[in-house]
Amino acid sequence: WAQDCQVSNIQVMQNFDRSRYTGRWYAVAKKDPVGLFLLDNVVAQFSVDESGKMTATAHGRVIILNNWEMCANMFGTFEDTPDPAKFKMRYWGAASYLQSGNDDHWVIDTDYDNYAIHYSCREVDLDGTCLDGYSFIFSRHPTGLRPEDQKIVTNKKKEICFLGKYRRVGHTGFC
Ligand code: ODT
Repeated sequence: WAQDCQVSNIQVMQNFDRSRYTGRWYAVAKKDPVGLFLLDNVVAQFSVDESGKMTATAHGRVIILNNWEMCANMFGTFEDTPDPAKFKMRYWGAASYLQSGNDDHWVIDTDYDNYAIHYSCREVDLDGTCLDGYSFIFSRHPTGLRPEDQKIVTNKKKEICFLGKYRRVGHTGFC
């Protein structure tokens, strides 16, 4: 059953092609984790290096130390796993006071040209559901998702048990 909310049963993108995934993606919606970090104006840029490894940079507006607003420049390297759509993402900031860590990074679905759905569960509960996770909905278009992609995305939000937990991510030119 696709909606039993078991993290281990979540379906990811079949035959994920990292080279088609490269380039710029604009975050249009986000389900926050506990202790959220990136607020809005979030743009990610994926690359594949000479050895075939996926890397990325991202920026976004953050508030650090409770009231200092800035644009965070972030870097990530992706470790492959047996599933081509599931990665381990090691990430850090251009400045030491920005977040760093090592998160799961799953590509749930993408058509490469318009939309992508990312998922990361940081903490799996005892019952196998996700206790603390986050997810980005990405678009190739700064203006947002095309109407024809919206129902696909809504269905996937449901499948990953995050439906109703997203907020819109604005692009105001802050970063
Ligand atoms: O914003 C949060 O609340 C948690 C997310 C922090 C991770 C940000 C690290 C970005 C490192 C550079 C990689 C870019 C790829 C981004 C794609 C999806 C979201 C992590």
